[in-house]
Amino acid sequence: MTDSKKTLCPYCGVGCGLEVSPPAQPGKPVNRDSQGYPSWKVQGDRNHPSSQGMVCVKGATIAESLNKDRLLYPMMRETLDQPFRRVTWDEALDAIVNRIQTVRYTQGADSICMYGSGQFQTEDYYVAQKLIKGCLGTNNFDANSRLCMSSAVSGYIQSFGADGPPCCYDDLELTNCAFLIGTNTAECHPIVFNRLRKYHKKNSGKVKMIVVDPRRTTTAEAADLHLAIKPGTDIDLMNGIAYLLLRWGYIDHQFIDECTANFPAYAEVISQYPPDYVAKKCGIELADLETAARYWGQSKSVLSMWSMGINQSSEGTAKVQTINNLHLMTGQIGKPGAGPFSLTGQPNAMGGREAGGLCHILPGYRMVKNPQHRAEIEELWGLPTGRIAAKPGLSVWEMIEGLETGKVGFLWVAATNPAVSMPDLERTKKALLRSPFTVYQDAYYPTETAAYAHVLLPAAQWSEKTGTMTNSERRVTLCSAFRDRPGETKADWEIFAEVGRLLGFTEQFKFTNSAEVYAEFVRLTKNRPCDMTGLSHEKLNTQGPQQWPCPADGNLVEGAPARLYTDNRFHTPDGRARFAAYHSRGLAEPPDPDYPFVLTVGRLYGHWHTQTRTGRIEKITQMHPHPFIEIHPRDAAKLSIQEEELVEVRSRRGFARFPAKITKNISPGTVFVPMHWGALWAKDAEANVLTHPEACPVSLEPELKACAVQLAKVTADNLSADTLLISPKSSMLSASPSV
Ligand SMILES: Nc1nc2c(c(=O)[nH]1)N[C@H]1C(S)=C(S)[C@@H](COP(=O)(O)OP(=O)(O)OC[C@H]3O[C@@H](n4cnc5c(=O)[nH]c(N)nc54)[C@H](O)[C@@H]3O)O[C@H]1N2
Ligand SMILES: Nc1nc2c(c(=O)[nH]1)N[C@H]1C(S)=C(S)[C@@H](COP(=O)(O)OP(=O)(O)OC[C@H]3O[C@@H](n4cnc5c(=O)[nH]c(N)nc54)[C@H](O)[C@@H]3O)O[C@H]1N2
Ligand code: SF4
Ligand SMILES: [Mo]
Repeated sequence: MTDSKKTLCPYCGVGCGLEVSPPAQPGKPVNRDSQGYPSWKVQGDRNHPSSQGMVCVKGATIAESLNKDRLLYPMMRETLDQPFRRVTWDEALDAIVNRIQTVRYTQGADSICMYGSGQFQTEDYYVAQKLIKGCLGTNNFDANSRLCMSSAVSGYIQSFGADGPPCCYDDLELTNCAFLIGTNTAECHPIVFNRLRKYHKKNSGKVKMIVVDPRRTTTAEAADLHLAIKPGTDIDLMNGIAYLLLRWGYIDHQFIDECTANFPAYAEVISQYPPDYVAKKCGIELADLETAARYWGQSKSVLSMWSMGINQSSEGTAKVQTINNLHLMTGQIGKPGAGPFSLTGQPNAMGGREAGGLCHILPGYRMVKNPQHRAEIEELWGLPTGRIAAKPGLSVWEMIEGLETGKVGFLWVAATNPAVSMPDLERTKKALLRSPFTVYQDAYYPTETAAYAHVLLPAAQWSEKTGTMTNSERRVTLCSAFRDRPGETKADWEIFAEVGRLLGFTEQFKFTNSAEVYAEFVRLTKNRPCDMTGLSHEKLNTQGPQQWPCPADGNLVEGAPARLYTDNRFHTPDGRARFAAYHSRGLAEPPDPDYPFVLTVGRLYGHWHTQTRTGRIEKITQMHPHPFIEIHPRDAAKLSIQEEELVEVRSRRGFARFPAKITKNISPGTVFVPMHWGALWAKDAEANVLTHPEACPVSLEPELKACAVQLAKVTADNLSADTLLISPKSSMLSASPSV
């Protein structure tokens, strides 16, 4: 086979189209990666409407990570202090099924939990929902989107009556003002940023770009206006902008009157945010606040984009609704170049939302709490009435608490690495150690979480399984398998279906391929906001990526509206969008004399999360060789810290050490650490040992973006940046994970 294949980049939610070609081409030497494995060539797919041929370094190098350090066979052990032994799939699945049955009948179905991931394909998500929520009758399925997009989900639902980003990427080149808040788009959504930056440059002066971020990121550097607010003051800032818009008369009265509800309560709240108060609270210049409000008010269209600087907050839902408020008061939604646009983190967090992949939702943008929604799904799944539990399941942090109390008897973790990415990591790890039975299903070995597993299941990953993913602009792309599966790996959905059949649900899991899974899933979206009944693997294969809504009777290629709410009707009972009146509450753990700095944790351009793939790509490890902490020169001077010297960072929960990177790009009083180095990659440099689990009461998303810390220079002279680094291969690969 020498033909190239079209697929989607499996890293971030931008969802760039890729074209991959086989390692062997006639008349050419076989293309090989740095370890000598034959390697597929990757380039951007020029015909993919979202990315138009562009890719960033992660997409471009993905093929190099596909063979290295894979988990190839099921493995098992009785207790966590034993080494793993290789077992057959039959043995592993028998152990899992026996354990599920025991827990079901002794502790009840609500003691069974699954923690999944926005890196599942939609088919994986869907089959998992059917197994856990449908057949087993517990809503204890949560995903790492709880740490990521759940505030956006609840913010959209509260404001507009349904989830779903209303905009599309073409809006990047149609807007008069881009308002980027809590997003380092240049590093984390690079191709979205490339499109925006190109257009912004070309229309210099005419098109404005505002960036709101406590750090002067690469994104902020490209902006006309950078508002380096104090962490956690976003609501103050936006209420302050709203105050000025109202005072200066830049509001859309007709839209407010005809299409919204609750404006008076909101107007009352924003009247308490005069500019001098807001500028002081946010730590910015009054003139800059006024400029931001002027850009908002005078632009024909405004496109807001946000990501984790907004969502990962103890008031995440309120922050998202506060963004939505600005759009509602100015009528900036449902038209070209305008709207609130959450930039999705993971490649298929959107598909997860569609398939009901969080503990409070069901497939087809349905809610667990809605009796009619439950009944519809029960009927479609051929299950008795009342099988789907009426109350939402455990969120992932509640699962951790459930392990602590002994409530959780069975934990199944797939496609996420919680022993790095969860908040309050020492507590998380202690809870994982108490788990009576943990199944961990991943593509790589070792990862940090493998050390906490009783059973390891080898997953086939992107390139080895066929399924769909939806990107931030609601565009669905089929990712076809193009490589052989290594070892005994299986697709996630196949594993879930097999367990379902072994549990006796043979009718429910008759699927023989992922196209059948998808066909069943799209039937459940009929007449829902995310209607995809017009889609199938075959159509996506022949007609290319498609946006939803895409009903069966719609015209596939031109019919899908690029934007939601173009008719100004929302998914609420009266069709009106809701203003939300929120005062700012600030950080859950503000700095104090004992812990005087705010620590914020985020991402770097080249690395992906816990490095299971990017840590194995030379080009990327050279780009980001080791962890670090960004400190303002003034703070560094106060603590006598020099560049590259080790800094010990303590919070109320733990400590870590990082070499100092002294830079004016961070505000005084704030420090920044990247999230990418877990225990397998560096010693004592785990950011999440420091963070806390206080979460937004509505979205249950933890405030991973801010906690209070103290800093001290490490005086021992035998410690340097290099002594921090570990090679996971040398430390773990031959040995079994130990605890
Ligand atoms: N290179 C790379 N790209 C990725 C990923 C990756 O691992 N690596 N992961 C993907 C995923 S899953 C996600 S969720 C996205 C995340 O994408 P982003 O959210 O853009 O990335 P982060 O670096 O987590 O955080 C963004 C910014 O929030 C700022 N911030 C912190 N506190 C506040 C605050 O109180 N207010 C405001 N306004 N800003 C604040 C930080 O300084 C930081 O620059 O990236 C996706 N893309
Ligand atoms: N302090 C702090 N903490 C954070 C964040 C932050 O900004 N600050 N961000 C949070 C956010 S937004 C996110 S999304 C999380 C991310 O955190 P994680 O989800 O823990 O990070 P990943 O490294 O992406 O883990 C994905 C795992 O899935 C495996 N995998 C890949 N493909 C497949 C597949 O097809 N099947 C299976 N079974 N496995 C597969 C990979 O090998 C990897 O081990 O971290 C969260 N934690
Ligand atoms: S921008 Fe995101 S989707 Fe596009 S190539 Fe980079 S990581 Fe992949
Ligand atoms: Mo994320």
